[in-house]
Amino acid sequence: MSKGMSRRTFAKVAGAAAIASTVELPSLGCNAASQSKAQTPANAGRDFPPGFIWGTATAAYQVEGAVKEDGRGPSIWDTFAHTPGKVVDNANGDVANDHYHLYKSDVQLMKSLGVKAYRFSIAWPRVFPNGDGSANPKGLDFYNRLVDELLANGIQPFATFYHWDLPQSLQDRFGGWEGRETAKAFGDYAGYVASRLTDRVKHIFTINEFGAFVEVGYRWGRHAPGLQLPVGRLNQTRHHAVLGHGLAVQAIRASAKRGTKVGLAENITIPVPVIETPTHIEAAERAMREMNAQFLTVIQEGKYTDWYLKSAGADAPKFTAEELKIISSPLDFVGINVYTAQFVRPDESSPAGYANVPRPKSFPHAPSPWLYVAPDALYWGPRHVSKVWGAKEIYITENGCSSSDEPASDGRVYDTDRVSYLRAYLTQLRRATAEGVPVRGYFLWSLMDNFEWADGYTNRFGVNYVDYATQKRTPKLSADFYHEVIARNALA
Ligand code: GBH
Repeated sequence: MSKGMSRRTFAKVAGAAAIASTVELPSLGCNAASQSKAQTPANAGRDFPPGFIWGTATAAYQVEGAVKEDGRGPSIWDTFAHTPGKVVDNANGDVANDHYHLYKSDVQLMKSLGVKAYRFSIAWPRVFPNGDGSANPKGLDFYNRLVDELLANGIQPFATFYHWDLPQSLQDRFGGWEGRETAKAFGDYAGYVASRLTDRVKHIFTINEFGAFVEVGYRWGRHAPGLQLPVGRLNQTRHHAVLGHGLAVQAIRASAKRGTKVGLAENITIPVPVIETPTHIEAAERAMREMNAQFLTVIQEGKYTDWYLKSAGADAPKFTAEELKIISSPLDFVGINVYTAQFVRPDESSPAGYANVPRPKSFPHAPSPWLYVAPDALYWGPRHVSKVWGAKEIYITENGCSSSDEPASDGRVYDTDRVSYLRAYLTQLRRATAEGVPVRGYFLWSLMDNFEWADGYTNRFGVNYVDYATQKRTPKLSADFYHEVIARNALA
């Protein structure tokens, strides 16, 4: 019970909430009319700031299909997925959710969910089939049609310019992100797209998850392009990825219409203090800078941390002061993808001042083995970004989870585990917004089940179930939950 609330008031409010929820609980249809008012007692202490942007997200290769249509060139993911043994069941994104053709009905799906914004990604090889050289206007037209359809339905488009589908030609000619040429080509592509879409698209994310596509693609080899580079070359690849981001920010600023906002979407490693004491919190803040040294830290600070450079030694990336300036071009907002956390504690004996706390074997996770359930990440993630770097505008660009998602005999998916996950995480996000952390919006991953990279179609993240044989989308119980959260602008 919170301080300053008498037992009697508490009982009253709790009672009202209970009654309100019996009255308001929607039927299981996705479109169940919500009766919520802006500030019913049920929302007390559970509401988000007015105008909070509730959205949902997908990425091109995961949903579009139509890989050979309208002049699209091949990407490293086409190559990787068509290499036997790389993806579970040897699945690929040739058809995926056929969103390229079904985008209009998918926009209706978003509308019935009630989202105010949609975060999608643009397939670079649709726009520049070879990555550089001449553009393919037919490829960009798809995004023109999608953006128009979204706006006609009152949904704001938020576009990601790189969600891992690198044109294969850049991999062949320059070693992909290992080559500085790819960073340059990315800047040029970003400027081109910005000049054509920003009359309608007001929010751009340059790159999705440096910390994933570089590490998993070039270090572990489990994602495209499937390489396991030695550490020196890996550090250079990391450097070119953030350089590509910086060049893109500059190109977008140079060619976009006024009022366009630019940021990125990074899956920062989120250090969570085990105990919320000032010393643990300080240790977590130090950890935040070090754990993200090669990506968000250098982007925010314009320099690599001393500890990173020192520990990399001769394998440190080669860079110039001019490049650091480009990399740290000022951003309008910071987007973070939040799934899991790393617990830390103070450790004076370590040069960085913190130590990772190992995870016990029993730590619960979603069906995706990496997805340890740690709701606190959605409080500490944005809080660190605002406290450590003073970010003025933050978006949660992804959050969600996989679930076994087996349809019941009535055809619906009762994903109470996902509802529980989302509610727990959103409760922590609400704690952050209530404390004034400037989070402006939240994008649930994902609108619908889709091609989950190396897991193929075996791990489902959607709030809409996809039957891939028929392309039928069916709202899960979590879609009803999210619909109600949006309608109330509050936890539900
Ligand atoms: C996000 O990555 C992606 O942006 C999105 O495309 C994806 O669908 C979504 O999450 C759900 O996964 O194979 O053991 O090396 C989240 C961060 C980075 C987590 C890559 C999984 C691969 C683990 N991901 N990582 S492993």
